[in-house]
Amino acid sequence: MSNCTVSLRSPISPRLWALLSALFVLVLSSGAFARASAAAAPVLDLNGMAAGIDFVATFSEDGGPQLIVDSTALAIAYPDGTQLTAAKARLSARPDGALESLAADPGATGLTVKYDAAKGELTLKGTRPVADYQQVLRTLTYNNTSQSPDTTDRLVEMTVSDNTLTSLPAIGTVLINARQRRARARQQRRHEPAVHQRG
Ligand SMILES: [Ca+2]
Repeated sequence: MSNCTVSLRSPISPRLWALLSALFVLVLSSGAFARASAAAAPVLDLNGMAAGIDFVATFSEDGGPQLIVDSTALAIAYPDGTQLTAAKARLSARPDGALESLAADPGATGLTVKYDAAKGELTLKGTRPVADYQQVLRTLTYNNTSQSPDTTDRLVEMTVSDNTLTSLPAIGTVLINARQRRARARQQRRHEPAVHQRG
């Protein structure tokens, strides 16, 4: 064994010890504060267990309101909270203007559901359990009453929030299936030259 001795020639003075203790407490408490303030935002997942958080739906002209989320799998995860205060779904572009709209069924949750046609924005409001927001968002629909709808894909950006934290936006993409487009496609197929294959 090595012959090693350690000696403290000048023991820590009570004053230095008090200072070190104070510093130690400060470091500990600031760490706790950092942990407390790093509560994670809620996560809105439009497709549940499937990969990613987005969803794609197809609206058909004259088909009536079309669900634009997975109505059985949409999930909200919020491990750091039990209640939410708001949710938003915003139609980023509305080439058919006021003929396009978003809607959701509040059921018996007591949430206020309102669509602002000028902003293309559906809002859910109310301090309610996460499960209530999940229930109402599972009924989110897109409708377009135009008889010649623009066939550009629509993007609906959705978030949920509590007073301070807002989820990352989940995107619902709405493909537009217009009668005219379907008719054009049929016409095109009729005029396409037959393809002959050599055996
Ligand atoms: Ca998912």
